[in-house]
Amino acid sequence: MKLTFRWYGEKDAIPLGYIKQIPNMSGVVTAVYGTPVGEVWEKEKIQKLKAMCDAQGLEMQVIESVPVHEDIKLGKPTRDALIANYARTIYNLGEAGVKCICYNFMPVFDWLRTDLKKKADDGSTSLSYRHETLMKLDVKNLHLPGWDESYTAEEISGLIEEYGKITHDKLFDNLVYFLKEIMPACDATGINMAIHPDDPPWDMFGLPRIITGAESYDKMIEAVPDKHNGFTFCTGSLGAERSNDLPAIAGKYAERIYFAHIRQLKYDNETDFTEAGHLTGAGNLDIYAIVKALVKGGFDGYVRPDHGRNIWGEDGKPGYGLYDRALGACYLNGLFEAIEKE
Ligand code: DNO
Repeated sequence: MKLTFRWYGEKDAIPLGYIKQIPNMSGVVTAVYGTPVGEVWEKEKIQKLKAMCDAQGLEMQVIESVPVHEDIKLGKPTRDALIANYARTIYNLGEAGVKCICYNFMPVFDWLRTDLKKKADDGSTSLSYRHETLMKLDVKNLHLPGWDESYTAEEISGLIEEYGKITHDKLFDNLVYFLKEIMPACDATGINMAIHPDDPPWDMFGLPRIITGAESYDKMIEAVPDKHNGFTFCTGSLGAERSNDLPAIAGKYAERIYFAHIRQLKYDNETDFTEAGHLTGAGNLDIYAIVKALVKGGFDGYVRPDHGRNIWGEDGKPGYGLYDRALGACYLNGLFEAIEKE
């Protein structure tokens, strides 16, 4: 495995030099920010980002995310031009040595939480999700600091209306159409596409969500067998759905999992959860069994510690501070080393 760390570009409060000091850190997971969704990422911008990473001895082999335009998800006539732009971005990223692109196919909203600073008894804070609270929120005014994009209230209303006609099957067909069109760019550059599961993995505000568990993985591989069509295995997203057997999914698809986001969850009840750092002992997911299944299944991809808590007085970007993610990285180093040497 290659250990990586998410870095939000120049505006990130965490200096690349600090990331480099985390033991065994191979590189960062980042993105070109500020280019409107649907437009081509210019070579110059990509190269500038890469030069910053190079200067600190960090690789830039994983991008999270190249966002997918809503017209592609909606299957609108404008999609072909937008997909051609996406393919151009893939070529430009390939030239810069990128090997893996993380993306998602969630309509309108990316990940959803209701509390960004839930306090634990030890004084640390973390992200949490309360289904009832979310349902009462103003759907037109949702923003999260870690999202790659967000829309105005007006745009959201329009989009929700348009999605009214889109069933789960239709959304899936649109995903397959998109993937088939970009596979030639992936074959030419060697870039692996790694879809991120829906977070949490169930429908939201009447909007369909389709990457929710093992069945979705089967369907995707069957529809687009090309090896460059693969997954970002996110334990926290898939783990929110209690019926997902994470070690089983990790083991079965290990060779198609190009990127793993690893973090812990503590279930509060059937739908609600609080994020809990990374250790198995801190929550409900068996992180040890998951990593073991990945390693034994032949996983050879990128790993990053996912959302951390805010600890030691840090007031970091929710989920993306330095300290707890660095602790998570060290824990993952130990787990992988022990299991790989077994
Ligand atoms: C949240 C992240 C997601 C992820 C995108 C991938 O912390 O895991 O925002 O980056 O869904 O496209």
